[in-house]
Amino acid sequence: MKHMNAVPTLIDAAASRSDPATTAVLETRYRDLWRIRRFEERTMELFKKGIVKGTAHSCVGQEAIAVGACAALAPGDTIVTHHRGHGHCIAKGADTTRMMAELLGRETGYGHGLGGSMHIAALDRGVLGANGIVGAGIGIGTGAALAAQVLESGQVCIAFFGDGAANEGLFHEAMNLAALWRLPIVFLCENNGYGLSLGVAEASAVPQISQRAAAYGIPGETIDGNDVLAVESRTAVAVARARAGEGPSLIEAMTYRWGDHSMRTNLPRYRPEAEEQYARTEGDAIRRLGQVLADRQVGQERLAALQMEADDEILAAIEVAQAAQEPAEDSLAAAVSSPHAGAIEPERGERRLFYVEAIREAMDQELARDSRVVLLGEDVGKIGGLFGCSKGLQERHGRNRVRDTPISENAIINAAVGAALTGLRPIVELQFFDFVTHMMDGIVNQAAKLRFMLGGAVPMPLVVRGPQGGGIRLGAQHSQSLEVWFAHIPGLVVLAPSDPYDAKGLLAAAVRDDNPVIFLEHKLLYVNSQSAVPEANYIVPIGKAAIKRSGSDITIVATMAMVDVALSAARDLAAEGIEAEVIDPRTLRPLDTETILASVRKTSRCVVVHEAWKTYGFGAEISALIMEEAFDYLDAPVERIGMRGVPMPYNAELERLMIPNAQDVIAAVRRACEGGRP
Ligand SMILES: Cc1ncc(C[n+]2csc(CCOP(=O)(O)OP(=O)(O)O)c2C)c(N)n1
Ligand SMILES: [Mg+2]
Repeated sequence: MKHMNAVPTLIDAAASRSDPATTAVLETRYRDLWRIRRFEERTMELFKKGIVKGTAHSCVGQEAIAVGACAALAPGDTIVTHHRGHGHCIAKGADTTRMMAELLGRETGYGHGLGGSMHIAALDRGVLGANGIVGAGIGIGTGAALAAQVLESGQVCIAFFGDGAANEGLFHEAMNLAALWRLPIVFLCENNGYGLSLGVAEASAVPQISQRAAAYGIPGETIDGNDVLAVESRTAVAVARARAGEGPSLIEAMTYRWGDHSMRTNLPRYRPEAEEQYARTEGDAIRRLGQVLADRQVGQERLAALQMEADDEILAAIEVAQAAQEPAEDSLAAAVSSPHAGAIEPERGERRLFYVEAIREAMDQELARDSRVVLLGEDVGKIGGLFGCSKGLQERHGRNRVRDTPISENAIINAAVGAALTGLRPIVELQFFDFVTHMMDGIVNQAAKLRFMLGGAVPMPLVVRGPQGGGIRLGAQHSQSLEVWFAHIPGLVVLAPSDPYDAKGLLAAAVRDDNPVIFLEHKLLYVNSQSAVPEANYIVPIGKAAIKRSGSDITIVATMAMVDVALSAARDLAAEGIEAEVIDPRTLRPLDTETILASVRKTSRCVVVHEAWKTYGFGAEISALIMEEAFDYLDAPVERIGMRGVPMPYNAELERLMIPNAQDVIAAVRRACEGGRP
């Protein structure tokens, strides 16, 4: 290829060339190249007519990588692809009719019309999904490889990504993680010379992406991505290495996209015309394989017939897809979340545990109960976590399932997503919830979206848990209460237990749930008090609030550490003759609105208290809910208590001032009881 520099080849060259393919096999490859090209060309036509909407990213010019790489895989192996992913899906066996139906937004599409071009997955063919987030597949593929390793399935994953994606932090984190754990994955970079308009030389400090493999101690090489046979044979070497347990490889396949970045873009020229011309003529993978076949005496007629077969398939796919139904509106809600398990609640018994012990026991029992459960996180293994939540779990369940991870939150969460997609049920521990900023894409764009975008049939069983909140003078980056970030997002479950009993039962529910669960612990609660916790495993149902104290004069809705604060205030208020009902929602999403509304309809007054900032907080949500659903029952405005709008200060006295206390609750209750309507 024209823009390909020589780089050291780290993969054993002698083993690289498989037996010369038979002519029949070459003909299959030739037809597959055409199937992809025709799919893309027809998609472009449909886009121009306004029939394919949104956008799509044509892979014309890059077909050889898809065909060659997927030919090196076994049917049970997996791939993760990206925005320019139609070719990979086709090469891995996805049904072109269902793919086309998805592009047309039809019910029969792979995502039932909810995902679109950038989110096609065919799980039955090992296609774990394309992605609209550049680089995400690198981490998701790492997770699929982790699942293959833990479950000993023998599967190998190829993660396809572009040269632009190689500059995402996730590339480096995932490469290191996969190398460290010797995961069965091939990182296959499709270097088409540009990330949107920016040339590789303007985006990468080293000329070839493959050079970066050396930094992670894995083989890396640059190959001609427009030679389908070279791609197949070189990928086969990397796949064999992965399958043998020797770990990942990085292959950089040089190629060129013929068209613009996407069908929608209409950019000013940013590539030299000669370069484009070369790619479309001498560089063309189809022309090159056609020449190989011609050298083997395959005539032009036969080549034309293979091309025609591809064309016929795609035309038929369009016809069937166009005749299919549009998705119905009622498919929307069902696609967002999987149903939750019901309660299993034995007698509470006499035994008392601290919150941290309850968390540990839930994880211990779930790890013992289900071999698909794994625990991943920083320092969770050898030392049992910074707060001791996983103490002893690595000894009991082994290093394979309780894994100390490098400090790579982005890779950990994306790997958890990939692992959840392929059979594991990961629990991810965040050392402090503040660090979730490094996980936001994995949580919000991947975990929360995949079920929906893939049409509602995909389980995403993963738990992200860890401590939040203030009270131990750790300052502004280790003390935040961030629950509303997650409670805002459809597709996530958000749990926030306030006592040991709920902590154990809700964590068991979280691990068994098929949705991504954000499980918030409060570091002040870990060892502040004990409560009765059954030894048997049990489930506190997701979406059910707890009435922690009954009362008839006012409802106090409190979360996490504020539940104890509210209960203490309620005891003092009782002395004044005010009986407060204290409700702990426990689940912030889905919220048990009925329990809250029933209480407010009874008491006619409500105070909401949480540690998180008041502005745009959970209290605003509850207040609005009551206004919408129970306004006529109110005798006073709903009061909200939360932290004032400053980051958590380090100074002990100032920190104490920031966090709502019982006096704040009492004052608000008095205001609500004294004021209001006659
Ligand atoms: C995280 C993220 N940043 C930016 C974008 C917008 N975007 C979509 S594709 C693309 C270029 C990606 O380049 P590359 O990885 O080389 O893939 P190519 O398009 O060349 O196939 C950009 C900037 C995005 N979708 N996600
Ligand atoms: Mg690119």
